[in-house]
Amino acid sequence: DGAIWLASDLHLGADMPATCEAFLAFLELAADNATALLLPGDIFDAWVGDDVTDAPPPWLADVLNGLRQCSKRIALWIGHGNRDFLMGDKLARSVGAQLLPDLVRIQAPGGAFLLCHGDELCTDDLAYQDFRRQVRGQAWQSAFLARPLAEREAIADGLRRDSQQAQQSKAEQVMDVNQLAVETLLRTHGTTRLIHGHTHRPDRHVFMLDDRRCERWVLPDWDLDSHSATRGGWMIADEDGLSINDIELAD
Ligand code: LP5
Ligand code: MN
Repeated sequence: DGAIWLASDLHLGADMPATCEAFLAFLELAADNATALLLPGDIFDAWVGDDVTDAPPPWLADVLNGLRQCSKRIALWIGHGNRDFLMGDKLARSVGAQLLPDLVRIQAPGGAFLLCHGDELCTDDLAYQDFRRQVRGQAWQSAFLARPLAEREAIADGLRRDSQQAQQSKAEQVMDVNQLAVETLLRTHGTTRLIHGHTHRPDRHVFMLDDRRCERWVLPDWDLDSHSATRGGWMIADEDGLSINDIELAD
């Protein structure tokens, strides 16, 4: 089998041109080198409904085309993050992708791993989990999607601002995954490896659980538009195991 490539937390949007461009180059690189590309969430800074693909703004048209070209060559999977959980079948079909379940077990050449966005594991962030329960509910989503596009975009902007504000008063540790939640997940699924994104703290954590060596890998977030520090990267799962690749080393 060939390599599986993974990336999350691109947070693509109109005001992220350099990140969009880097992502488009990455899609070509993935198609050249992998047999499957998995994107487990927060591909977009905000996704307010699949009808945006009816008349996409230029930046989005470019991204959708890049995804289409990629999916013609390798298997493409997109998953829900906390900002783009409204991505649906229409979008997936339009770019030739499949929707990833919120939690999935992937059989890679180097062994199995669990994959999720990661927000569900942040169980200490009670305010977020409360928010999540609401916006993931069917009733709330139908009501939201029934609103005009411009109104939805304004609500999303407001929520993004609220979120940034809320995070200022949260401890760093509260916004990380809860170790007990991680261990429960691994036990429940009888797996020793987990890959997730969301926390923007790319790393490999090794720990013992029931006498078994476990690994939790965190995908990097992308930002090539910030003036201070640019960052981004992806993971590779192949016969050698798992690894994280920094975008800076890419060309
Ligand atoms: O996104 P990020 O990484 O900065 O922060 C997340 C959590 N925040 C969120 C909110 C999103 O950023 C908002 C994006 C919305 C785009 C979707 C548009 C379509 C749906 C619209 C849905 C209404 O996920 C943040 C975490 C952080 O990760 C770390 O894990 O801390 O959580 C919060 O900031 C949530 C606040 O603590 C609580 C917000 C209360 C808002 C109350 C409204 C509830 C009812 C909504 C119904 C209108
Ligand atoms: Mn996220």
